[in-house]
Amino acid sequence: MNAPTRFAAFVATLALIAGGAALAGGAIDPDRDTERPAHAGKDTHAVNATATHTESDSQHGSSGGQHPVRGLAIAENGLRVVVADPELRRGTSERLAFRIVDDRGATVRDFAVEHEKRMHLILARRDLTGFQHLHPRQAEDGTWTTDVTVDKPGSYRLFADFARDGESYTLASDLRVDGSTDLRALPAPEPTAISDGGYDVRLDAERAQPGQEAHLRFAISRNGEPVHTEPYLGAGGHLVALREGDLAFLHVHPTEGEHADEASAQVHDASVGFAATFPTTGRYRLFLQFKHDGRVQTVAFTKVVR
Ligand SMILES: [Cu+2]
Repeated sequence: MNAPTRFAAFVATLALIAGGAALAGGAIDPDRDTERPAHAGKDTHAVNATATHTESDSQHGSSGGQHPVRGLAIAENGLRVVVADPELRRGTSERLAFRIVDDRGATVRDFAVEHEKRMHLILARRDLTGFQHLHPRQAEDGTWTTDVTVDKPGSYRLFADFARDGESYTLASDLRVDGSTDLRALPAPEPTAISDGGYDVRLDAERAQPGQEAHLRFAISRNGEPVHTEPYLGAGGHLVALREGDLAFLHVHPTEGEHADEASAQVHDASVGFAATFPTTGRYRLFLQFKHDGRVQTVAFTKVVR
């Protein structure tokens, strides 16, 4: 497998940070959420990097002019992510540091709060396992740092997701974790999944077609009882979707929770809804995060778009 193909072990990330700033100013929780899928897949994972990339802005999305597919590049609109040391050791807590620099090489220090945070950091291994959603701290010089522990070796994609001057950015870079890589096949689509904390989640989704907005609704329960999620990052839930193949970061929209009254109404509903425009056919991994009993849960689904 040649390098481009290897690097193209795409993950598309539908980042869907539900919400809005309705609850900004609320809880400041250093959420650090890790998903370790229990699915023991096959050893090898031949990723067919054949996904077509129709990523024009005309691709619906109703995202207020935002590009529906992001996170494919290290630079975007003049900004670039620079990772201090992209080599990590596995199984131990490591300090991950990065900066956002402008086209003159100057470190950017001013960021807007988006979904209650000024920086969202998503990590995922190339086979769509090892998902982590972190909120780094910014140092005086503009460097963002966070402690991270990665258990499995291999190539990881890092996404720095932030807003600045009214623009949203998702800049991506690669991390290496040494050791022999044991890539897993993407799990087959299942309507239900169990979160890392033992919650049952059912995905009710209409048939998704490329370029058309699809609604995704996640019903959450525990021990057979519906669970009403608590606000997380200003909404009822947060969704990141990764496309198998190129690690694109897709734009996803919450279908409620964008206003305070809707957010509070949503808390009384035991489900969380999102709208996503899958740009191409292919397989996607959806990572839903929600909060209950003060803890953030992560659960993943495979979604096929044909
Ligand atoms: Cu975040």
